[in-house]
Order: sequence, then structure tokens, then C-alpha cells
Amino acid sequence: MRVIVLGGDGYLGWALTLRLIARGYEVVAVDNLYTRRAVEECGSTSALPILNTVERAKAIKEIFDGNYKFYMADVTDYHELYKIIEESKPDAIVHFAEQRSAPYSMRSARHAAYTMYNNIVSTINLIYAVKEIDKNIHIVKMGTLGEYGTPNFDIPESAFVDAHINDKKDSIIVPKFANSWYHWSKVHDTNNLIFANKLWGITVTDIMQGPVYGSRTKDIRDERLFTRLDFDETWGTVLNRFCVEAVLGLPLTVYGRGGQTRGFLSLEDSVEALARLIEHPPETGGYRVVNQFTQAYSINELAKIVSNAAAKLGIEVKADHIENPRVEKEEHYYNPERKVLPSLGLSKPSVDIEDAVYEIIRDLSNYKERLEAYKEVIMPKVRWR
Ligand code: USQ
Repeated sequence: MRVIVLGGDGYLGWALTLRLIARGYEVVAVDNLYTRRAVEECGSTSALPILNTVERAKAIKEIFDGNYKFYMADVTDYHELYKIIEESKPDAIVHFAEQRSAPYSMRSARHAAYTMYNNIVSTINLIYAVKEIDKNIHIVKMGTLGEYGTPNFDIPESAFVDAHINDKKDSIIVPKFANSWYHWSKVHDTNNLIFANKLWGITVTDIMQGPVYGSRTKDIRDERLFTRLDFDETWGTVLNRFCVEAVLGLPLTVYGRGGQTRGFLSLEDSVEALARLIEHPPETGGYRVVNQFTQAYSINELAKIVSNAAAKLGIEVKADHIENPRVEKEEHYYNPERKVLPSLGLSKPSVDIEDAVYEIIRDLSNYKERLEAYKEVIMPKVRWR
């Protein structure tokens, strides 16, 4: 099987590349290295040191003898994307090549517009290139559970839902109410993909994923294979940030009351789920929605998990409830449906979350000195208001 990974240099893109290579697939990775530059612009860096793209390709050759090709290209350039897909003739294309930070999108008009342009245009280009080249190519699109926001209903795992409006019944797209321009850009992507599927029968898996945590997968057995791990206020996700804060002896930055609940999953479980979704596509012309997480936790629960795991390593941490920079519900109902991943044999987390957090803190402790230099990027500065 040959797979194109758009955004193949990122946190998930690189980890998935390694999983597919380890399974003997051919991987064509595409990336414009935007995240590397944008993280530096915020005065931050990856907590774990990562190789450059040439060294990464060499490591894949040496460690796996893998069939891997890297293109430095921008997916918002239709002709570049078209050429790569036409030459590579993939069975599936995974699309991670989007601006993935909610705080980044909330910084200014320029950042919001960049997020909208990059994310929506890259998906439109992908849709058109697949339609023109080969409609049988399976598009695996990384969306987000945050497309739904935090509604007071069970979030269905489907594109459509039955609705009664003024005594009439119809099937409508599942209602969404995102909490940032970034999350809205993914809602727009979803609408565009549903339309493309209806118009041209393009085969799509639209993944509604929750925040991912973790420093390793079972393929990352060597420091040369580290994937990036961000922890600054803009690019870091909550659990990875808490682990870095613990290593630095800083209080955990719980935003507001900490009752915000999300569906989390480990990096290992995320790449395994993605590999299985690629191996088991929907029927040709099908549109499949996947609510991708293993367990829901509130931020307060995560803080407790981190302080327990840190204590086992002799680190004492406390949680600080700081003013929430975001506009979001701090106590709410949260229950996304979850049936696709269990049907693929992924019903439970592969590792207990506290053990996984222990492993992240242990990995990060080896780089404590490197992290000390970046303490000032932790506290949130971007405000939603
Ligand atoms: N939060 C804290 N303290 C922190 C950081 C975050 O309390 O130091 C809270 C936030 O207020 C929010 C929750 O933790 O309520 C999640 O925040 P996050 O920064 O971990 O995640 P988010 O901004 O929602 O975005 C991340 C990824 C994004 C992905 C999304 C899945 O960056 O690419 O789509 O998680 S989801 O959250 O389900 O939308």
C-alpha cells in the first residue's frame, strides 16, 4: 500500500509515517515546514530535539530500511499537490497539513485569515486533485472533536442526524458550534468534504479527534526518531504542557474552573487508529465520521493524574487555577458517541493514562536543561476576548 501523508513532518504526521513504514507501506511525506518556523516565531521549540528532514529520511532508511520519500511542498499550491499525487499514485492520502493551533488562530485578523486560507484551501485542493486524478483514492482527513463545541446532546458519530423543524422532519448535517477560528476552519472543511462526497462520490474518512498526548509510540525506539512535542501557550496541548510544567517545577496551568472536558488519546493510540482506518477504508464513495478518542477527562482530572505520576518520580506539583484566556464553558455535558474505533479493535486505551504520563515526564526530564531556557513561553498571553 502507498500512502501520502500531507503534513508528514508534524507531531502526528511523523509518528504516523513511522507506523506505516514499520508495517512495510510506502510513504510519501509532504510538508512546507511551517510549524517548525511558526513555533520558533513564538520564541519556542520542540521539547524533544528532532532531526531535520534529510536526517529523518536517513534514519528511516537505516532503522527500518523503509520506502520513504519527502517533498518540501505547500499543499495550498494546487499544481504542486497535483503533481505529487499524480506521480505517487497513492491508495490513501492523510491530510494533516493544516494550521492546528486554536490560540494561534485567535491572535489577530492576520492569524485568523491565515488559518482559514491554509486549512480550507488545502482541503479544496486535495478534493479537486483526487477528483481529477483518481476518485478511488481514500481521503483520510484530520478534523477535530472541537468542531462540535460542547453541546448539551450526545455527539453522534455520523455526518447527518434526523431533525424535526416546525413539524417537518429532515436529515441535516450534525450541528456544530466551534470555540475558535481554528476549530471553525475544520467545520468548513467538513462541510466541503460532505459536499464533494455528495457531488462526486469521493471516499472520505473525516476524523473528529480530541487532544493527543505522549512523547512516544512503539516505533519511536531511538532518539533519532523523536517526533516534535510542543508545550508553549500557542502550540502545546494541555496534557503535554502539564508534563513540561511538572518537569520545570511550575504549577499546572488549569484555565478557569477546570471542568472543561475533552476526549483524549495517546499518540500511540492515535497512530494505531489512523493505521487501522487506512487499512479498513469505508466502501468506495462512502463518507465515514470517526470520533477519535479513548477517554474523556476534565482538566482538573488531568491535573490530578499529572501530579500523581510526577509524585512517583519524586516531583511535587500543584495546580493553579489561572484566569481562562479562552471563551468556553468551564462546566458542561460531554458525551461523543464512539463505535468506529471499537469496531476496529480499539475500545480501550493501550496504556493506562497515568503510566503514559509517567513515561512522558521521564522522557522530558532528560531534557530539563533545554526546557529551562523556555520557561517564559508557558503562561497564556493570547486572549479570546
Ligand atoms: N487548557 C488548560 N490549560 C492549558 C492549556 C489548555 O486548562 O495550559 C484547556 C483549554 O482551556 C481547553 C482544553 O484545555 O479547555 C484543551 O485545550 P488544548 O490547548 O489542549 O486543545 P485545543 O486548543 O482544543 O486544541 C487541541 C489541538 C487541536 C485539536 C484539538 C482537539 O491543538 O489541533 O484539534 O486539541 S479538541 O480539543 O477536541 O478540539
